[in-house]
Amino acid sequence: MAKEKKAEGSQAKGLSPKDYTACDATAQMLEKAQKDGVETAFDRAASMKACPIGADSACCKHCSMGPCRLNAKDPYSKTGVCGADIDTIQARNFARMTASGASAHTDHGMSMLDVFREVVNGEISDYTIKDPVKLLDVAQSIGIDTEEKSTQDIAQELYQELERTYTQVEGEIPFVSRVPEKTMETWRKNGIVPRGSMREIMEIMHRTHIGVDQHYENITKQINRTALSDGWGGSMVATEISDILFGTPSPVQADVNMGCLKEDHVNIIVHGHEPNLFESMLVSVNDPAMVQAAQDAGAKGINLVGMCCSGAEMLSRHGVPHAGNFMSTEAILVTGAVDAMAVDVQCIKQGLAPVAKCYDSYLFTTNPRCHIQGAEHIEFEERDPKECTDEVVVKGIARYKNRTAKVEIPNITNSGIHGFSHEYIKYMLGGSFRSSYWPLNDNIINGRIRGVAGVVGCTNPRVRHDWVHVEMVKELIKNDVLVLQTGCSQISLAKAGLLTPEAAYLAGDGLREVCEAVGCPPVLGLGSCVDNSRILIAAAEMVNVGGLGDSIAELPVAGAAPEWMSEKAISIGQYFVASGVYTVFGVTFPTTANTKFQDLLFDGLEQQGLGKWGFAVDPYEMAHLMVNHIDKKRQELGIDKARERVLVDMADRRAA
Ligand code: SF4
Ligand code: MSK
Repeated sequence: MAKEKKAEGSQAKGLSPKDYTACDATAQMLEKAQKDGVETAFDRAASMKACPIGADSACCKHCSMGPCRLNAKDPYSKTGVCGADIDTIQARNFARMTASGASAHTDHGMSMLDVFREVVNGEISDYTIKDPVKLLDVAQSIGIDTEEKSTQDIAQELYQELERTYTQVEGEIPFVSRVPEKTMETWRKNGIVPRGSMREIMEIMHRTHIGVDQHYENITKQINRTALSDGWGGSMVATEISDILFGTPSPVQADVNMGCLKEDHVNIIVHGHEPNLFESMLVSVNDPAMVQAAQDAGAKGINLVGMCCSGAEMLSRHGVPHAGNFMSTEAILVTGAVDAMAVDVQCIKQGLAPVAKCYDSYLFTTNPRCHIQGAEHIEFEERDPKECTDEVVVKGIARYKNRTAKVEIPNITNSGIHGFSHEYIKYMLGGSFRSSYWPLNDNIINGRIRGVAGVVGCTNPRVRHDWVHVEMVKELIKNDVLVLQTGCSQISLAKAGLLTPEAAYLAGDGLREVCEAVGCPPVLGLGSCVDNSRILIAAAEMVNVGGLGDSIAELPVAGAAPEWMSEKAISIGQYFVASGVYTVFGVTFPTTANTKFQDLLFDGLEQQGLGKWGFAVDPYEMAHLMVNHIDKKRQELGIDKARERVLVDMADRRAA
């Protein structure tokens, strides 16, 4: 992107922590870290300028005739040694980011499916099918005949079907049965319906090898197909199977922020993504023998707290307190109160290990895919999960007993409502007898709600941590846009107090009326980053109930990841775009301005009937790009003249 559009990074030398994080607890800990001489990612981001050539995606290292770098200011002035031009180079780089992000989600989904298979086969007994109703719903949604079949038989059949999400070499993945017909037609016309994610990821890696696909438009087709195999494939399987095994979330009041730590308890943190480690940890910390051991060590008990996306899963399902998002994971160790942090996969900074060492906290890796130098590894075995989690707790208790680090816990907690699955939103809007998305569509049609935004994604030290999320979401709800959230973004907003029904006072008149009538917050938290699939399902439901067009691309909706940093975020953004959603990213965008590839992403895909990308650094500009897009869609649907406002009462709800 053009230089003037790059975020500068807010943490130039000489600024205080409050200048580079809007999270007071994180700022307090960063001040302490400075005094203690401990370095964090915020310090490294301040001292390491992002590579401008890489940021523009104007370099290639796909073979040893290079690495080759082009001139982003004059992008067509040069090619790489092989002759690859700027569009090929950018498209290949973008493709590999998408492949990596999609791999992370699909491998996570595959792990959940592995657990499910072994539960169904009786090889794993520590987990069970906790939500047989969801099992039935999911099976029926992909056309499995469930009449007069046992739960066991349905589960077996569901496993066989969902395995195709990964291994199928020809045909369409199972969950595309949930995609609105018109959206499917567009995908078929464009040749982007995913077959199986393993095939799509393999093909994208092949096509981006030197001397294979050298037309940016053709590469972009495979980018779309791979991203869709994540959103409607790997991620959706991860969400649905996790719900079946561990329960579908429904609203629960819970606390977030670092004040969830307790000085007089053994504090155990779980950080990462896959819910099975955390589920087992929940059992371990509640084991009476463990509680007794903690008390014998002088503690009042064991305090289990989540972080990042594992934390978001457990916050949603069980109301387990959540201490902070991605950019707070080093800072929390600075409290000195963390007795053990157990991690599994994704978004786990290597920098955690030296910080943990400074405060004598244990950092345990548990997944064979993720070892970290300086961390102790205790392998998590699905068939005996408690062996690992018990050991983490035992070591945490020992650390509590011998705590030497000075403890300082920020006295900040924020209460909010979490756990809005797409099923619950349906029930919340329509009640148990008329559970439907129709009341949402109706309120969009009558103009009380202007549209819906999915605001998701990471936090990033190159912008002021949490601030971009919070300001953007406030601007959206002020403009009557209902916001759905997942991942680290959800935690940013929870810390700002926006996941409470009372936050409706910050919303525009129309959205406030609806929130007050339903009793819900204007910002609904749907879970972890794989749970973005819940937003896709909600969008498909909005199309299916009618009144807002026949495809996702026609809906007055938009998406954003204002502080994104991971390749997973690129895959997520691309599957939203390919599904038909205008998606705005902040921080930086990995393309070169004034190139055909960037034009394709920011404009051409929309002309193919898909969505498109947008970019801005400023949160208010981002919000208004989204609001303008929503207004454009409202106009195209002929609903831009809002109906006369009437207060929603019970009679309206019954009539809906
Ligand atoms: Fe350079 Fe082409 Fe090799 Fe890339 S593939 S490093 S552009 S020669
Ligand atoms: S954890 S991908 S920082 S949302 Fe899912 Fe957060 Fe982004 Fe990782």
